[in-house]
Amino acid sequence: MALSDFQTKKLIYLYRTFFDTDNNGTIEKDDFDLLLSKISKLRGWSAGSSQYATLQQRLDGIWNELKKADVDGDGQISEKEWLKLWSDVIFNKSNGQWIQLYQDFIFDAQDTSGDGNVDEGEFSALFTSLGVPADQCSNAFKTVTAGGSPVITKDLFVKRFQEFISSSDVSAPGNSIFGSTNF
Ligand SMILES: [Ca+2]
Ligand SMILES: [Ca+2]
Ligand SMILES: [Ca+2]
Repeated sequence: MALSDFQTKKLIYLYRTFFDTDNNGTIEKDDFDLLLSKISKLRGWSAGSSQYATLQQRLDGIWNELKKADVDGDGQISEKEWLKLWSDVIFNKSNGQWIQLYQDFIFDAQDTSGDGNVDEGEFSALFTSLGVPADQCSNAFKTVTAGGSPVITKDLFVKRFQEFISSSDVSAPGNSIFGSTNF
């Protein structure tokens, strides 16, 4: 089995927008350090605060798992290595230990109020800080919630997240969980 073209497009979007945060064309440790600094800035957490330390620990944990996908050992995960990783995750159910960590990290990073739900403002704040256009975030939020709920619950988030990574259905609402409505 191979990833469909549509799955590949979504996963490349995820790679370029959410993982290669310094836009140098590959994923490496620096991207996680930049993510730490961006989110800490967004939340007003200074280096040395306990929240900063916890976030750093979580991001390092994700990187330490994800870097197993660096098959050629150059310290970077190329797009080719990234797609191979997802193929293993989706079709062989292997190498996916980091995904749960990442899923929880994104939800918690969005839920700045800490009430266990993500509203539209929270959804947009994180994603626009990563370069996703605001109007695109707004449309994506409506798609994810199917226009019917003012918030994304954790259950809904997990469902949509799983759709994003596994669905080849272009109309699946989960395609928008990372702020984009078109691929
Ligand atoms: Ca990078
Ligand atoms: Ca590599
Ligand atoms: Ca919230």
